[in-house]
Amino acid sequence: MAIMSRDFTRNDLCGDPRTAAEIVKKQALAFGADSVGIGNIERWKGAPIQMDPLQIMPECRSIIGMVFRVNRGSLRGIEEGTYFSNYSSMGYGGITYLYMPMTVINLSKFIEDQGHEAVPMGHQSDWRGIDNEGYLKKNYSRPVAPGRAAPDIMIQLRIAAFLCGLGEIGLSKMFLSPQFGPRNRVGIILTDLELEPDPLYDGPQLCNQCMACVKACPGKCFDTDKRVSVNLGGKQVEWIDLKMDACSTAFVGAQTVPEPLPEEQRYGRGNSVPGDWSPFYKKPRNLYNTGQAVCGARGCTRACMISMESRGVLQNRFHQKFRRRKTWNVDWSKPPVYAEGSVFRDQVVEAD
Ligand code: B12
Ligand code: SF4
Ligand code: SF4
Repeated sequence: MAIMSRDFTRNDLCGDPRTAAEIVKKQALAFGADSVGIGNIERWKGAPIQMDPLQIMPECRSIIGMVFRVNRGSLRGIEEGTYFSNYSSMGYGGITYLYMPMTVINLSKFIEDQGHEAVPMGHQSDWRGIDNEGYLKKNYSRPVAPGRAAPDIMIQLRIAAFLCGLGEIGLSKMFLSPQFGPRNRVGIILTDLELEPDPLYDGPQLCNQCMACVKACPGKCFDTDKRVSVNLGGKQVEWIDLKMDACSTAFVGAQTVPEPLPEEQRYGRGNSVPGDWSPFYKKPRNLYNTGQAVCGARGCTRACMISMESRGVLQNRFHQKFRRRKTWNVDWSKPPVYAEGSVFRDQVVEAD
């Protein structure tokens, strides 16, 4: 039997940009994206140099944005306070470092089979040349030639999702999709293929400025006195200024304390102890390269999802409401009370 390989003779993407866009979007869904939209490169005009797709691919013409849902079930264990790892693994690292790359790579291969270059991009944040606030990292990397960005570029994926017409950016700065609200991750492809762009999102209003995200944030990370306003693709988009450092600390379950702590008493990040939103004595280790997100399924994401579900604006509807019991808080000032039947090894009394 002759060797078999993929079909490199098709050229249905070379026709008109509208048909090509339709074919690409159908393939994206078939490969596992939950929704897909296209933005033309002109919409990235004004992007900071370290976040400019043209710095990666100067001939880029289109960006394909894809939304990947975080299952509502991945938030369940944190809602009940008993199972935290599922959000970090299946709802976070597993999506960004495993599931999403597979879809993005498969779609890129489909485009490259027909001779158009495609850059598959998921999270890939660890190599970025800027910090959380957009400043260059000192002594990290240098431009390879004048006029080029310092490696690595980091495209803002929430902004990309917005510019591909997939939804809104909420006051919480989270990207909100009409299917899942804040419950999603984003992957993109840069390509030199011309595809008909989708209009920016113009559906039912998703963020109603309810402020549930702000109230639910355990780290008080939203500076409600400050708004960030950016012109994206001709639309003025506004969100509340997020204190990045506070969020990076709080979202792993840590609470910073003023008095210096010896190393062994620290929760993990800086001078911190577990907050009342973490049941762990020490910050749990990452899963799938990320995902120490203890508050991730609890704070702004959960509050926003509940708000949107109660308003009936999300397409992904459930038969039962998410919140079924009272919310919990860990009281670290008191000794723990373990459930009946839970036994530590040193409590076992050997029978004679
Ligand atoms: C670093 C990072 C963080 C940092 C800092 C966040 C930040 N700076 O916004 C911290 C730890 C705080 C964080 C927290 C969270 N994150 Co985060 N994070 C990222 C990451 C890796 C990079 C973001 C980044 O580059 N920031 C750098 C700063 C400088 O960007 P910026 O301030 O937003 O950009 C400004 C300018 O650069 C300019 N700009 C940027 N691009 C462009 C383009 C144009 C055309 C123009 C005009 C301007 C412009 O606009 C801004 C104006 O001030 C992205 C992945 C990615 N590649 O996008 C995920 C990502 C944004 N995070 C995500 C998630 C889910 C979270 C958390 C929910 C995590 C959790 N708890 O589970 C929280 C949410 C907190 C919140 N309310 O926003 C998702 C968002 C999904 C969604 N639905 O929105 C992403 C997209 C990861 C993914 N692959 O899906 N995150
Ligand atoms: S919780 Fe309310 S204010 Fe915050 S992003 Fe969601 S809808 Fe907007
Ligand atoms: S991810 Fe957690 S700590 Fe960060 S802004 Fe949202 S609720 Fe606050």
